[in-house]
Amino acid sequence: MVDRNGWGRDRPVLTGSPRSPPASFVEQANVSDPGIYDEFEENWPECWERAADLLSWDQSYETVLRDENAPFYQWFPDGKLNAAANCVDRHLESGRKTHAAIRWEGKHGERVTYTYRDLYVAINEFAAALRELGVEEDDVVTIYLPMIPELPIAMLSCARIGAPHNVVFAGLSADALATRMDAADSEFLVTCDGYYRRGDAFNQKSKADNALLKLEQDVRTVVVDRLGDDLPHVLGDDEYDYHELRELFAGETVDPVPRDAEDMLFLMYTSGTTGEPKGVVHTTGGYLAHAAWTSHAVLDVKPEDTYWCAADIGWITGHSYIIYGPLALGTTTVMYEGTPDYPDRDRLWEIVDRNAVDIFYTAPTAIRAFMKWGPEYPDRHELSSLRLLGTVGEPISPRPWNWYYDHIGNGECPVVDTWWQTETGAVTVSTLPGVDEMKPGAAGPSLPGMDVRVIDEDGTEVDPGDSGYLTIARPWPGMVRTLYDGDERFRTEYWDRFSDPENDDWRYFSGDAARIDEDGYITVLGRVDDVINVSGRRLSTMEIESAITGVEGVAEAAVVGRSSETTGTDVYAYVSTEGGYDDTDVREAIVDSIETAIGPIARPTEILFTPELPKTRSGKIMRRLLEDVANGEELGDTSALRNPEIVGEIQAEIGEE
Ligand code: 6R9
Repeated sequence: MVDRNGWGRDRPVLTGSPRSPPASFVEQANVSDPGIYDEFEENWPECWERAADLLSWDQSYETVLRDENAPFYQWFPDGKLNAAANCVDRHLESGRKTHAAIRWEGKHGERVTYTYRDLYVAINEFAAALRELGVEEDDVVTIYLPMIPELPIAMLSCARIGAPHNVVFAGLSADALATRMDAADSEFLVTCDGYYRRGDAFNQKSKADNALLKLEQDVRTVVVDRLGDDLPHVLGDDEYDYHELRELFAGETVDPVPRDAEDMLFLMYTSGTTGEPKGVVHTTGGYLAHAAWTSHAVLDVKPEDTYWCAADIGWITGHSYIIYGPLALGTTTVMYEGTPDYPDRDRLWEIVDRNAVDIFYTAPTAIRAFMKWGPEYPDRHELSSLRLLGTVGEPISPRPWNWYYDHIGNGECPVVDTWWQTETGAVTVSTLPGVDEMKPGAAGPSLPGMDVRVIDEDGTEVDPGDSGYLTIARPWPGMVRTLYDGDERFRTEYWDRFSDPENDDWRYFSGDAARIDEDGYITVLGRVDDVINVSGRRLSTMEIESAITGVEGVAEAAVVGRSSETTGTDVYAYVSTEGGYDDTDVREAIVDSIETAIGPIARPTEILFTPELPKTRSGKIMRRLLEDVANGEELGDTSALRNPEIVGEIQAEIGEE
C-alpha cells in the first residue's frame, strides 16, 4: 500500500542515542512520577480532572465526558467558566498584580511589560469598547494583527465577553482574510495601520480594506495605530481608532461572562485536504484545560518562570502556548515581534539572556537555521537561565535535535519534541521531561490520558518498527469539536476513514504518517494528504494549485513538496501552459496570484514548465510521482501512465538547471 504522498517510500528513520533528563531537572519538575501513565490509564476519563482543576470554574462540572453523540464529544459540559478571567483576573486575586504577564520585545528593540494588572485594565477597557461597537456574546470577531500586544489584548477582550475570536495570520493576503471572514460570518475586524517588515513600513490596513470590499456583510473595524507618522492613515465610516476607544472607556470594567465549557472560545482556520480552509472550533473548558495542563506537565511552566514560545500568535501554537496555556498558569510569557536574524543572528539569544528566560519553545525550521549560522551566535550570550527546550511544527531529525540540545541547552536542558495539531488544540505526543528518556528524532509516547495509535489501512496497529497512519482512539479535552463549515465536513475530514460507527468505535485521523518503536515512541513522518508543511506552516497544495490555474494562459498545475534543509519542505510547482502562451508570459502572474490568494509564504521556490503533466489512464495527475521527481528519488514503474515519456522530459529539464 502506498499513499499518494507516500510514506510507503521508506525514508530512513533514524533516532539518535537516548538521553535521560538531568537529575537537577527531574527534582524540580512539575511532573516527575512515572506512575502518572498508569494513574491516568486506570482512571480514564476522570484523570482529566487534573487538567480541569488547574482552572477556576464559575460553576463546577459534574460530568467529565459526554460521549453519547460521538464523534461530537463534550468535556466538562455542565461546568461554566471564563477564559479571560482564568488567564488574568484570578492572578490579581492571588496577590500577583505586579507580576509581569507579557514581556513584549518589539522589532526595533522597543520593550513593554504588561503586568497582570495592566493586562486586566487593557482587556476591560477594550471589552467595553467592543460591546459599545455592538459585539454580543457568540459574535465572531476577526483579528488581523501582527505580533503586537494589542493582539492578545483583543483576544482576551473577546474571551471576556464571550465573543469567539478568529485570528488570521497577519501575513496572509486580503483574499485569504476575506475568505475567512466570509466563512465565519464575521462582522467585526480588529487590524492595524501597518507594521515593520525588514525595516520597512508595511501597509496592513490596505490589505484589510481590500478584503472588506469583497465581503457582503457590513463590518465594523478597529484600527491599531502601530506606525504613527511612518504610515499615516485616515479612518472611514465604521472604522474606530483603538487608542481612542481605550481612552473613551478608560477605567471601565466589564464582568467576565460565564461561558458553558462547551461554548466556542475561538475559531482557527487551517489548511485542509480541499482548497477551502477549515474553521476549527475550540471550546472554552476542554481547550483551556488541555492547554494549561500541557503547559504544566510538558513545558514545565511555573508561575515564577519567564517563558518564551517564539511562534506567531496567528497560528495555533501561539494561541495555546504564548497566550492561553502560560497565562492560565500565571507565568510571564515573552512575545517577540521580529525575526531571529534582525538586527543580527544572535537576536533570540540576546532576548533569552536579558530576560533570563527559563523555557524556550520553537520550531525545527528555526533550529535548522541556527545550526546553519553556527554556534558563535548563541555563544555570545549567557544562556544558563534555560531549563527546558521545546520544538513543534514539523519532524526534527537527530542532527538539529542534538545541536539544539548541545548549543542552546548546553547539554543540561531536556528537549521536548511535541507533536500536535490545530485540531488537537494542545500537545498530544511528547515525552514528559521530568519522567521520560528522550530519543532524538522521535517525539515520544502518547501523553497520559491520550491514546495515539499507529495503524495500517485496515485499522490494525502496526508492529513496533513499522509505519502507518497516526490516529487517536479516544477523545481528549482540547480536541476540535466540529468545523465551522459544518458537521459533515468534520466527519469526512477526521472520522470516516478509520471509524466503525456501527460498533461505536471512533478513530480520529490526523492526516499524518508515523512510525512507532518498541517503547511506544512515535516518529512522525509527515502528511499523507494534500497538505504540505513549509517552515512549520500548513499549506494546502490544492489551494496553491487553484491559485495557479486561475492565471490566464495556465492549462494545468500540480504542486508538491520538495524536501529542504532549511524550511523542511519547499513549494514546488509544475505548470503547463495553454497554446500561445509560454512561461515568460505567466511566471510572474503565477507568483502574484499565489501571493494574492494565500500570501508570500506559499510562493513556490521552483516553477517548472512542462508541456504536459504525467497522468494515469483515468486522467489523474500523478502528484506522487512528481513529488519523487522533485526530490530526485528513484522512480518506480511508470508504465501505467498514459504519457510515460513526459517523466523523462521533466527529469531532463530538471537535470539541466
Ligand atoms: C502545532 C502545529 C500540524 C501538523 C501535524 C504534523 C506537523 C507538528 C510536529 C509535527 C512532526 C512534531 N507537526 N508538530 N510533525 N513532529 N513535533 O504545528 O499545528 O499548524 O495544525 O500543524 O504539523 O504534520 O499534522 P498545525
